[in-house]
Amino acid sequence: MSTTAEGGPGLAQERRLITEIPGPRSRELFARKQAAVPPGIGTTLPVFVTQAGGGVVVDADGNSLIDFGSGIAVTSVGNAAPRVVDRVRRQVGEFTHTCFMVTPYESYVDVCEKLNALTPGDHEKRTFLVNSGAEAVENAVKVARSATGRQAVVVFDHGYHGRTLLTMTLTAKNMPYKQGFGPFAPEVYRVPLAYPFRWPTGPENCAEEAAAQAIDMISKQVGAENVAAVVIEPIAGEGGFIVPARGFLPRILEFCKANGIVFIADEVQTGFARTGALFACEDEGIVPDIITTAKGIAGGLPLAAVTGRAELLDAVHVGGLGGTYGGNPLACEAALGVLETIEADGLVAKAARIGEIMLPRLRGLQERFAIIGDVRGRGAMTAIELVVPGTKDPHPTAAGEIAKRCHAEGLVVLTAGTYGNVLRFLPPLVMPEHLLEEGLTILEKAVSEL
Ligand code: PLZ
Repeated sequence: MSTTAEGGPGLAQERRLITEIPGPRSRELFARKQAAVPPGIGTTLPVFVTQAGGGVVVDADGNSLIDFGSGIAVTSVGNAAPRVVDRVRRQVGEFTHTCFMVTPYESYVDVCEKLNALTPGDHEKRTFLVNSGAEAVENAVKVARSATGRQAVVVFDHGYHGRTLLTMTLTAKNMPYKQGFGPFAPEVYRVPLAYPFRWPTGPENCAEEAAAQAIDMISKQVGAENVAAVVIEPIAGEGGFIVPARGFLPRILEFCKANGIVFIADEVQTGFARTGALFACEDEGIVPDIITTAKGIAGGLPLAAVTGRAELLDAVHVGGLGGTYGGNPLACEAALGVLETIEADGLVAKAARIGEIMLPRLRGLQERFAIIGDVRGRGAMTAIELVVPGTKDPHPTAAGEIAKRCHAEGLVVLTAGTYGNVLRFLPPLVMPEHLLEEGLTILEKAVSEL
């Protein structure tokens, strides 16, 4: 493929290092960033991007990097995907904003109808649109409280749900998300997650014991009748791509059903084909009462959604939900372009295929290097957890060092995990296989050199 002036999928699908990473132009821009932007806004890899598409990100020095991050699971259809670009271009010349609550427009309704049809469960549903994942989760809790007349919210160890006051309270990890930002929102309770690799009595007992502990804590410490909602990621994202032991999610869902608790699946990171299913809940046949989505929904334009049982969402009084920009017309067009692309390009199957390529190579690496304690994930959402060899002690410096070496070689990788010792891989689902293989080779080299 030839390089175009516009980025997008026309970009040469190759890794190309012209300068050291970051190069002189990026370093210059980074110095300006440090003077103008507070350090609270961190930087994983200080290359400044000028174009991106397919499986690559091109920087201001002309380097072309392989992208194993997708802007944190956002550009699943690729950057500047043609159907997204065409729709947004058309829309930006028609009108850019009216506020859906003032004078509505069709594309918002199109997106909601599609989400009602595509999310798990064939019950009657409603959807409304907001701007970010955190805003979606926060609104899902508002809906659950309003519909149940209850206040308590139950979340899990290693959970991540956002950075607003309520959602950072729902988030498990203190540093960097919560440190110094208290006091936190009341009526939030945290229970164990079925984390197979770290379950004290071993992975085979994990689902049953974790569910029993969680349910016991909810019943004894909170009282099930006080719980409005349980909020859970079907795969814990920022917490380290923890796939709950099989059976855990169904057991929690069953408990919610028996006690009139709204089960909210936070699919902000796992949604829209990422895990080799349109939604990660599908893997164990989980039908959530409410599902929150964002990130992969709109190819990078800010959009998020709350989708759920009609009787729950309809319980909120007229005018009780909304926001100025929620479901902005450009973002809605982008979402429609994303859904068309997922279907037309078979991206659910492509995500599954990415997992079939990556997981065996990562497991092969684990066999060779005791520093890799666990390999896990589904589809195009995979990770390795680094430990001090011969133990399960988290090894965050190794994760940081491997990430640094990958970055220097032109591979964008991200870290994650409660202990900061997880390397996670989130390639765009449209990534050509030769780049996927090349990225894995860079990773293998970085691990072996450590
Ligand atoms: N729920 C499951 O993964 C966002 C966080 C990046 P927003 N994860 C990336 C960072 O460090 O801020 C996320 C998520 C899950 C909610 C959110 C929040 O989504 O769009 O970032 O608000």
